[in-house]
Amino acid sequence: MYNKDNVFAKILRGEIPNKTVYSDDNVLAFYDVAPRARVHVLVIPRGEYTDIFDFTQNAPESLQIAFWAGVRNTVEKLGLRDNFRTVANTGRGAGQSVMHFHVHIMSDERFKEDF
Ligand code: DGP
Repeated sequence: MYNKDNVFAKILRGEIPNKTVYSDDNVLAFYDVAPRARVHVLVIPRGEYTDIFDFTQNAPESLQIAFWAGVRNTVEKLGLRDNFRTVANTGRGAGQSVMHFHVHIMSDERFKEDF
């Protein structure tokens, strides 16, 4: 069940400030307040979806397409085409703390040496 009082809903309503990287009618991308990588940005859809399951099941196709285009545009704007990760924590068990669907975009020099 989506809770309209979550922090990302407040950010979308302009009640909490954010450092915007990319914005359009469907998507907002902004810097994470507690970065865990050299570059750490969150991308969220402008819609009420709790997680990736809710989003992919219930969001209109047009919004799903627009969301991934927003991720792409954000990555391009950050100049990370060749060195970034996306993460979508899903559920409390996986550490999801904000129940508004979001994708983390993270980039760090050391990623090149992992895996
Ligand atoms: P997750 O653990 O996947 O739910 O990630 C939520 C992220 O949201 C976490 O990395 C910290 C970030 N965050 C929480 N509150 C705020 C906020 O008010 N502003 C911004 N920019 N980021 C926030």
